[in-house]
Amino acid sequence: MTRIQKGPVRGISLKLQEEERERRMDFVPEESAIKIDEIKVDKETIDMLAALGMSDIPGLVEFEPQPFVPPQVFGRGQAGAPGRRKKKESMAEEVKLLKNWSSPYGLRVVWALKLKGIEYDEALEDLSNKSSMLLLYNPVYKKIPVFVHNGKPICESLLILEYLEETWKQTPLLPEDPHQRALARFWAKFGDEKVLQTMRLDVLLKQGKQQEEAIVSIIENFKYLEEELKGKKFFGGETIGLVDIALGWLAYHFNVVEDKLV
Ligand SMILES: N[C@@H](CCC(=O)N[C@@H](CS)C(=O)NCC(=O)O)C(=O)O
Repeated sequence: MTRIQKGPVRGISLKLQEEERERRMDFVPEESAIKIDEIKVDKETIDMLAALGMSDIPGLVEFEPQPFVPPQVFGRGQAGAPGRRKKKESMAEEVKLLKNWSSPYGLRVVWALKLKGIEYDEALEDLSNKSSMLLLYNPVYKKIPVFVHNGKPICESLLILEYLEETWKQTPLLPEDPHQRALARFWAKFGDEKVLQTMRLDVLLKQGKQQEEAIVSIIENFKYLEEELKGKKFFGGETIGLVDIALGWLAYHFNVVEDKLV
């Protein structure tokens, strides 16, 4: 069991791994990380909630967003650039991420925040008992991750990455060339639609013929990715970028399905 706590182990049954995952999800901390007295939202969100008849959510507080001052540009390739921003400086803004411990969608946002050196607060969600904060910020899908910047929520992990890229220019995740940018977005979308979904839903959960078909399909899709990566360190070339971050979850999840693919 000790080795499993670090991640999936090849050859250990999925049932054991599943039990360990459930054990972790059942863990109840003494003080909930999402127990907060106030949920700060901007006026636009207050108006939207009122229109939906949801303005009586407890703890709702209007938050006056501070004018956004773009941070100093620093990071890879910037000669003489200052180092990582100090916590105090960046925490003047509200930067919060709602996630859980395992979600590949949440992890990609964490990696982008770290690469860009953005300090943030984290609220860990229990997806079997979603917080009012999650329901408030993502009333449509009710899913994590949700990124909150000065009271404004942004949902959908790939869109959050785009938002981070547009708002914090340091350590660019997308190439400058428009065609290359479009290609990067294509592969990130392909990863979600043709790899992540097939792997989690079809290869793992389906059985018999349907599972066999999913395995054929995922191997085919891995080949596209391999071809795209051929001769390169990262999908975008020499530096890590959006596609690597969008597909980084593969390193964690691949072990779980590996036995089925060989
Ligand atoms: N397309 C979404 C997918 C997010 C998603 O599926 N999140 C899962 C956790 S991995 C979730 O919150 N599930 C809760 C539910 O479906 O009720 C994204 O990219 O952010």
